[in-house]
Amino acid sequence: MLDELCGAPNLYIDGKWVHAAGGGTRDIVNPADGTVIVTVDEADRADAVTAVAAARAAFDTGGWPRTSVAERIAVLERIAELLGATRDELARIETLDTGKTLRESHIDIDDVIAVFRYYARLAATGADRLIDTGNPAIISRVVREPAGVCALIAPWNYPLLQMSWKIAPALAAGCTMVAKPSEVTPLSTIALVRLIDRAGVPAGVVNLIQSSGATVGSALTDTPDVDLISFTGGVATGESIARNAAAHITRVALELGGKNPHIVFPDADFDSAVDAVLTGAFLHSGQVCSAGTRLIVHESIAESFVAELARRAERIRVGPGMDPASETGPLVSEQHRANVEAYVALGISEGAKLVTGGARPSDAALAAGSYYLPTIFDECQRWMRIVQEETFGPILTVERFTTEAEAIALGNDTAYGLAAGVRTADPARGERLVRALRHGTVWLNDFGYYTPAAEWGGFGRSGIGRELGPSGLAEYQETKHIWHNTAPAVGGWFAGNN
Ligand code: TXE
Repeated sequence: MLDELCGAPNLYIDGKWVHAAGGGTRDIVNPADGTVIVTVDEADRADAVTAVAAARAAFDTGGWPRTSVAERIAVLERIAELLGATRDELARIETLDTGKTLRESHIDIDDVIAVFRYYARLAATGADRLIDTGNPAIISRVVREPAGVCALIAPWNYPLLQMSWKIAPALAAGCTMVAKPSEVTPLSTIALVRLIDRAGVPAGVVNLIQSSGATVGSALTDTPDVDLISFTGGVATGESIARNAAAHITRVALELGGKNPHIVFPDADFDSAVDAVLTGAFLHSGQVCSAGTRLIVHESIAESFVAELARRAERIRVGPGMDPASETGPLVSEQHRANVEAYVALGISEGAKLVTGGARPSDAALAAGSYYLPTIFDECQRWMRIVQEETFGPILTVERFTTEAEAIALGNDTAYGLAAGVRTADPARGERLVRALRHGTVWLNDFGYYTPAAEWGGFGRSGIGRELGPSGLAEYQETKHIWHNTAPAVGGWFAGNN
């Protein structure tokens, strides 16, 4: 599959694989060792405009928005089957491109398959409603119709998974689309679109361009030809997309990350709590929108808890994702590692106490990759930027609390609101906490898990709207009320004019 990408055109517009009109290319770099994996086409604005026009034509005059639900379900099932048949190769591509371990990539691909299957099943259930108006002559129906042309913009941390959370429901709803993966990690999305092509999705329904957001962003987001923008990425980009969308009253769905608290009460099981905090903070080197990077721990157990966390963090095996011995891989790029290093320097200057990490690994074998050690800061204060801002790296901050009210206040003391975790053996306290925390997902005595059947998204600056679950399909639908009078008669409102 990777061989297929080498030298082949890899923009997909109106059912054809084409090179970028301007001849642009981009080297895709393996963050594990800095080598070039493959060189892909780099679209420019003209390619994006052509792709949007193809999606517009396919929506306005093509068959897909009007296909039967059964046909759409069959296509989604076919895509899931093709994904299953290429699972190992897709996982390899994802690991080469992002740096994550092969084990993580396999989980991602299984989740991608699950999301296509979930939306195939959900499409079959239908959400249309008949309304009883009290008048037997009136048939009042509320029906769902495809939202239109969608711009789907995805980030680099879960490239295929996050793109699939968009493409699968958009296809199920009958939309047409232009998909733009992150320019840092486009390979698995190119591979997916090859499968979509083989699954028989009609020309123009799914279009693919890859390029930097700065080059093609306005063509996708500042145009009346796009009806819906679904974006996952950073807050600053989300703000600029929302501004562009406002100019055309385009619908937007935004998932903008988080700074997610993990609250540990003294009655929680110690070992499983340490394990969950460790995994929540350092899985995928912290490059997870729902990473639990803000530990809020009861003062009575804080010393021993942080000591055990540090001991375990130092034993995490950082290395190439392709090496089965590695437990976490590099950061996605040199540039991103520089951002993370700047945050570590900031934490130190703000007065946080560096407990462990705060450096690149000393192993010479890792020198060419963008690796960074799991890092823990203790004695953090809520006002610190290291506590408030998303670092998107392997950095855990520790704050202490005394009362339950204080724990809730700290847990809600964030501009974000994507996810939070609570650990306690007291069910009543657990219930009070999960209801009081203003986050889109709250885990009680667990962390990081999700299911395609449950909504995902955030409060506050974590975004607008929800992906996954029935709401994740509704994002791609318009609601229409059809009022049908089966016995029309003179109404008589303006009776004097007869
Ligand atoms: O994201 P960008 P970046 C956070 C994380 C990270 C920060 C910046 O904190 O450090 O964001 O990461 C496209 N119009 N998250 O700079 O730029 C871009 O090409 C249209 C959280 O990599 O937001 C890519 O496809 N599109 C997050 C996508 O937006 C534009 C996951 C995301 O890139 C654009 C990743 C524009 N003007 C980073 N500019 C999460 N929510 O999980 C860029 N893009």
